[in-house]
Amino acid sequence: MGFAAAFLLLLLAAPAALAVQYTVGDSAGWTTTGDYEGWVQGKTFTVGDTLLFNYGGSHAVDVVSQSDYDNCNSGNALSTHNDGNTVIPLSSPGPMYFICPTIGHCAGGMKLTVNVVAAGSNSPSTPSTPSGSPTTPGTTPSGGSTPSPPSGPSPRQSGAPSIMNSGFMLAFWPVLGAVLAIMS
Ligand SMILES: [Cu+2]
Repeated sequence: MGFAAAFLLLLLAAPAALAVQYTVGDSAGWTTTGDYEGWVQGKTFTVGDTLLFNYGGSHAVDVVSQSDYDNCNSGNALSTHNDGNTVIPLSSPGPMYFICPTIGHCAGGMKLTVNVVAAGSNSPSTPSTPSGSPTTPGTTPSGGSTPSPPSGPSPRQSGAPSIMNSGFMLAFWPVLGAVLAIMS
């Protein structure tokens, strides 16, 4: 029982290792005093990861082009966020540019650029999860009913994280069924 529970927890925690959420500026958040050039050092941002911006009401997050990043111009923002707790998915490879549109903040250094790499590419260093406590599953599997495995081969070798996740889920249910069979 203990082994099975630990095994299930391991399985449930595994997808979290595939995608990383980076808190911009770590505990200090998105502020006028952050060093965001320094913050990106040593981090590898991969397609499927997310950025979390935490900030107060005097700030916002604009996703901008490179030239608007260089010029601190928020007039053509690709998207604007001001909810104070913004999650930006890194959905495609290449550079992404963020500035705070409040007057003077970007010029004062409140700007961030990250280079997003494709999920399948070989990166020299593997990023460690910043503050990673695995989420506890909210529901326990109901005893008795064994889910039937879905048909079709699982695309194990694909590079896209979403497909990797679905491949993982395809593999997950038969394993769960086997564990439930052992426990019963
Ligand atoms: Cu600001």
